[in-house]
Amino acid sequence: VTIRLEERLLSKNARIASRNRAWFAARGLRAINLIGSPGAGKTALLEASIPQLGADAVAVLEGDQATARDAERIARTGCDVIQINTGTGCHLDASMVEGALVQLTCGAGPIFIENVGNLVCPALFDLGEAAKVVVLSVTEGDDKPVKYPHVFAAASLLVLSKIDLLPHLSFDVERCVDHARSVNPDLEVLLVSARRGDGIDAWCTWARDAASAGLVTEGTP
Ligand SMILES: Nc1nc2c(ncn2[C@@H]2O[C@H](COP(=O)(O)OP(=O)(O)OP(=O)(O)O)[C@@H](O)[C@H]2O)c(=O)[nH]1
Ligand SMILES: [Mg+2]
Repeated sequence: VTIRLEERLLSKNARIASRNRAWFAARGLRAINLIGSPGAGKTALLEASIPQLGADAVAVLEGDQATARDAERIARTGCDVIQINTGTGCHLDASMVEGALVQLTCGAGPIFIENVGNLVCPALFDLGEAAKVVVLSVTEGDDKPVKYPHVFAAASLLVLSKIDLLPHLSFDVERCVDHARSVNPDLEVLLVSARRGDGIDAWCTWARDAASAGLVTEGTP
């Protein structure tokens, strides 16, 4: 019974996600779904890159259980942002995104969807994005890709964040990338520090390409 209910839930979600994808496509837009643990540095990555991408081009949907704190941070960059609060929910689903799209104004994109801080549940829910990006900070440990494989399997890109902290940690970047590619051989990897600015140029280039090229991951893994 549990499995059938989950299947029904996910197939309903997939239908709405297809509608979202069509909504984006009709406007020449593509969305990027940012997934990572609480505090991985998702909002900091956006704050560091929006000035370079152009606040007029970009729009952000912010998913959090509670508060508009991240939306307030993003609004300070000058770009359009909509906060979605999930209450007890641990992930965004396609209908929440669909509800927010009607309020959205943006330029050429990309549209970023910052998911609720969680390395597990968001991996299952297609929102209609062109690509999923997993943000993993170096303080979380280099074994996370094998312990939480689903999100790494579903993602197109791994952003390894907070690399300015590497000198203080025993995090092995090569081991982490090997673990991630054992789960997903095609996974691209970028090393960034939102604080120092390392890798932000490369991330902006990746995001622009993903927002304009054929990088569409259909459905759930
Ligand atoms: N040293 C360092 N700290 C960072 C960096 N990026 C983010 N942080 C810090 O990490 C903490 C969490 O950053 P956020 O950007 O709020 O993380 P988040 O993933 O958006 O968090 P949630 O939305 O709550 O899931 C903050 O205290 C940031 O200042 C970085 O590149 N280097
Ligand atoms: Mg955030």
